[in-house]
Amino acid sequence: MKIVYAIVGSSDGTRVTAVLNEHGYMVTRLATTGGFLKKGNATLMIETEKERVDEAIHLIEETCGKRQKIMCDLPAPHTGTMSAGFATIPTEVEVGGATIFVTDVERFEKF
Ligand code: 2BA
Repeated sequence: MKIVYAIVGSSDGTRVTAVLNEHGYMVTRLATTGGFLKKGNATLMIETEKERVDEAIHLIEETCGKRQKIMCDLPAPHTGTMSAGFATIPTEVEVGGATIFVTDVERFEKF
């Protein structure tokens, strides 16, 4: 038996939990905070048999992998001549990604 820990962005946490549940995985989702950026993220604890670890990682990658997104609400640099200091210029940004640890479970009990 294994535990897969997956640290994903907060906004991906709900979606990937649903996808994993649909595929029969038991998931515990923890609201966590990155130590470096101090931003909220989500840590999923996924219990699974060794044979299904790769499938779980594949589902996480499919759902949360790094991808490009067009953001329309980013502040544009102030030009100095225009009074509006906030413009909506569509900008492509990279979002998503996951950090994954796989560990052995020494003992499992459920009461
Ligand atoms: P990522 O490497 O994609 O990591 C995203 C989040 O995943 C991290 O948030 C942390 O919560 C977790 N994480 C990643 N690697 C881990 C590990 N080996 N052990 C435990 N948790 C881990 P943050 O700590 O807030 O980091 C956010 C991003 O800042 C990182 O993205 C990385 O690009 C950068 N970063 C983190 N620590 C850094 C450092 N010491 N120096 C430079 N850049 C750093």
